[in-house]
Amino acid sequence: MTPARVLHFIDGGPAEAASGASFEDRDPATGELLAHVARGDAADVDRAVDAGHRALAGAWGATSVDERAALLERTAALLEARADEAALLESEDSGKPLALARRLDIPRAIANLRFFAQAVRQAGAPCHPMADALNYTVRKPLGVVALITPWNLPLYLLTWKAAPALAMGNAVVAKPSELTPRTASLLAELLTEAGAPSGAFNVVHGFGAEAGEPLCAHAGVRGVSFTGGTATGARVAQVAAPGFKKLSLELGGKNATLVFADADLEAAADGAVRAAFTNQGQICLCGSRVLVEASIHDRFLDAMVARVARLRTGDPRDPASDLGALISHAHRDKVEGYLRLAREEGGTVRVGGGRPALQPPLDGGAFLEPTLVSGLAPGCRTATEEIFGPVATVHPFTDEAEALAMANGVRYGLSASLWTRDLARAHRAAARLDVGMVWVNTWLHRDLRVPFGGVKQSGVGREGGGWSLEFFSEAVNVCVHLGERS
Ligand code: TXE
Repeated sequence: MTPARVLHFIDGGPAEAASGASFEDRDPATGELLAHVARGDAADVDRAVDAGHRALAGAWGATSVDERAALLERTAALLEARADEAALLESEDSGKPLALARRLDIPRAIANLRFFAQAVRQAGAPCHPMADALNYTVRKPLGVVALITPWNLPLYLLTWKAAPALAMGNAVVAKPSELTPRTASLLAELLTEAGAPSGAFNVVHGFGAEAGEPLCAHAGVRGVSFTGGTATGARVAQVAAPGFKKLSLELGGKNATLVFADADLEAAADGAVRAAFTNQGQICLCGSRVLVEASIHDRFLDAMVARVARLRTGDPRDPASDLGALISHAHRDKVEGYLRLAREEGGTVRVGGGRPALQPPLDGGAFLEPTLVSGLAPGCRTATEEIFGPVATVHPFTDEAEALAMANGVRYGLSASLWTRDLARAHRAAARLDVGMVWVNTWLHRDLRVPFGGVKQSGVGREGGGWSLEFFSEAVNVCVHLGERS
């Protein structure tokens, strides 16, 4: 296959990098060169932000809520018509199973576009009447907003931010991950085909330090929505804060799956395996620490091991593959470093731990078997640092208090999944977990209306439903005096 050329998308059309530079996009499963991608820098960011401001001053700024909602709906329909192509781009860029991209990534991207079209149509605004005056609140777009997205769920997360940002009338400059650039360009193309005015949605490709940072720092950007690693999030906050920009940070996690002895253990074992290994364990919500009541620990661990041993790691294009490649060789090196650390810290690899033997062209791919480690102290590095790969640790606890202390004993606080048949315990524990999201007897069961986000080092702010519409707008109160002297 001849590598594609992926350009920025600025002011309604594809644009070369001002510097003329490009970088390579490769398939981590095969090493195949997929595309030469425009390598953005501050000059490209300037052009994109300027285009956004022109759009706001012109046709885009004059659109109604209904027109913007209809634009998102048309874009959703266009994406649906090209869903297979989008899923393939996502699978090739990231190494994830094509079946997963078809089942999860692309349908969710379509759902995001449709959901926020509906949400904005139905959004009202508060009114606070006084005896002699009427207050009403209007929501105005922030202006030009920066959307910085990661590689694990590229189009899913970009649409999660772009749909509400556009619905509220902002102009967008998106900086997708350099590892998964192609579906962002596809989205720009589809929005334009659906009728988005020039400059409403721009994409600048490139690396974090060269393109992401100038975008976060740009004086013309009024809001930054970032999803990515915690260390990067701290840098984004540092760069954006002096400009008093609105900031939403969705960062890492080290989420616990808590399994009590009274749970439906078959369902819990299925759930714990799904939570640990979906998307090769590269979802911020993945349950990478499985905390199991001591009385059932050994039995439950065996049940998980049996399930994990049945998972197939291999060709992302093969519908029988449960896991594909990790995002890159560098990332696999990091994950394998944690497997070495786990052994040094006294852990036992119960299943997995190696690279699968695959035939060319997959033999050099960034594959790693799904791995369960037991026997580690719950406070050790392997059990408390974000690995973001197909590795989960399993630990026993003696009672609810210890389970909660272990679950809360990390610097992250994104989500938890809790398995029990005891209703009172479910509510009690949910209230005591220091996280932004708790699932009871399920995992990653999503309703797009609910708040999404973390506490502690998992982030700041909430997105989802009305929270997203609120983030991507400024509330302005208008107080109208009713004519009586006050
Ligand atoms: O993400 P980065 P990386 C975690 C996971 C992973 C680690 C690092 O633990 O191992 O983060 O992954 C852009 N200014 N998550 O390095 O760097 C970057 O170009 C502005 C969790 O791939 O955080 C990309 O577009 N932007 C996570 C985006 O930030 C910068 C998903 C995310 O990249 C920048 C991914 C800078 N200085 C990784 N530096 C989740 N929460 O889902 C980088 N970027």
